Amino acid sequence: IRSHEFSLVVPDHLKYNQPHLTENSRTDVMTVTPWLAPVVWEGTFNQDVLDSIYKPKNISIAATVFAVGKYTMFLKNFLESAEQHFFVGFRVHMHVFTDQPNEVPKVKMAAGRQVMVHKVPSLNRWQEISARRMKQIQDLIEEKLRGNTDYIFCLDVDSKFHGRWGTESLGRLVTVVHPGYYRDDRSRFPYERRPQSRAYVAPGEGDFYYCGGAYGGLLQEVHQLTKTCNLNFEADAKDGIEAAWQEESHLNRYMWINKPSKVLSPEYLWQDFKPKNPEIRLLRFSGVIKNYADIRPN
Ligand code: UD2
Repeated sequence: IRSHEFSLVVPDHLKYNQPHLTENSRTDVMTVTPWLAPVVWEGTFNQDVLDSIYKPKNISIAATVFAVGKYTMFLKNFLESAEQHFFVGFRVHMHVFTDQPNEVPKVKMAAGRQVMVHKVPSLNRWQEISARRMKQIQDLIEEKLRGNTDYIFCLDVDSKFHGRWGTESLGRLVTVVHPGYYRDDRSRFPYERRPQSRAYVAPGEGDFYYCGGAYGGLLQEVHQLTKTCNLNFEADAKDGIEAAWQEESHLNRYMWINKPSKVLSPEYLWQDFKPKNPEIRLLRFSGVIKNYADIRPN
């Protein structure tokens, strides 16, 4: 592991508001998990402090996004809004995986940022398209990113940035709480419930329900995650079983055992069709409204 996760050095003479041990800027939400990982909400961090720690490290961040079939229509908004809000001022490589490279829009990128296009086969089942991403991310890390990338985030394309997503999200293993279930009892989480599946989560287990649409962390951690989830997905397939929510189910199983070092609040993946709850003070990234019947291959 490179040093980024360990040294938190600020420039000399950086001035910022004093933190008070007997005050908490957020009292309406959980800001630390039972295993002492921060839960990131607007109001819990100082972006100037964080940026000043990471800027001198000259970190490079990769993001992956898949646009297969009609999902290429989401690329323009995704990429343009990422330029506005995703790690602005940092080195970012956006890796676009698509079956139609010609459909990738040319988006003007700031210095140090670029889009890289990778051709992938067209698949007929949306479940496969979604789940196969894990293998392709694993391969990308092994073949292209090792040695030149520090952090990676894997994101759904049918979404858009609305607010800052930056250094506050960096961590060893990072996951986002799903906007649809965070107020629910764990018995209602849509985990895979068949014990035969390698994504199985037993009743009475599980911390939060996490999104398949956004996760990340240090390169080697995400490599381990995607490799493990893919192996489990493949082994399930051999047994003729597909988890309830494909790779999202496997991700949830993985995060139950391998606790994330940072948990991002649903500010980091909301859904446009949901009214904003009061605890969401800043909407950062959100899934756009889509008509599944029109855009999925089946
Ligand atoms: C949820 C998850 C998604 C995934 C899926 C289960 C969120 C917000 N979304 O979304 O990450 O875990 O459940 O499989 O947590 N894609 C294509 N072409 C297609 C179909 C899918 O490129 O024809 C890609 C695209 O990048 C898309 C992603 O796969 O963003 C996920 O598919 P989805 O958005 O249709 O799945 P959804 O909305 O059920």
